[in-house]
Order: sequence, then C-alpha cells, then structure tokens
Amino acid sequence: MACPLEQAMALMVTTFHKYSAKEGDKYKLSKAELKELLNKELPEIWLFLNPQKYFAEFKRLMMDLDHNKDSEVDFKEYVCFLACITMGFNEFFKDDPSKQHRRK
Ligand SMILES: [Ca+2]
Repeated sequence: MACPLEQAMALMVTTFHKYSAKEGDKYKLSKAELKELLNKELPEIWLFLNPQKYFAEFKRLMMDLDHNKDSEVDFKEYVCFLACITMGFNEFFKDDPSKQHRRK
C-alpha cells in the first residue's frame, strides 16, 4: 500500500494522462484537454485564478504554461504548474496548519 504522498504523485501522473490521451498527441494537453482538466480536477483553484475573466485568463495561463510554445502542455509543463500551485499552498498554510482542516 503506497503512502499518501506516493499516492498523490501517482495521481498527478494518472490525472495528466486521463486528459492528455483524449485527442491529438496523447502525451500532451491541448487547450481543450487542459480546460477540462482544470474544470474537473482543480475547480476551486481554477475559480480562484479569476472567474470574471475566465476565457482571457485561460488563454494567458496556457501561454504561461506552454514554455516551448507548441500550443500544447506537456507533462513537464503540467508538473511545473502543479508545483507553482503547491508553492502557493505552502505560503497559505505554512504558518497556520489549522487552515488545512478548515477547508473541508
Ligand atoms: Ca492530447
């Protein structure tokens, strides 16, 4: 039985492939695949990013994530994105661990 952190890492990988395999290159997220992943797997974070400017923000996010500018998000770019979000979580939680329980 894998430990929670190991499970979390496996989930990051399987979640990427669940969406990247839907169309085109099965190892990269197209715009549509990325949008669906954000909507279904990171809905709170996606709303937090900027619900008013939903589509403009999405375009910008895609451009920011797509470091090699091939209009798709590969696994490395996706992991960098998750790492950035995790750093945000760290800033939010580091001085007050009780926040982690309040979110439920
Ligand atoms: Ca794809």
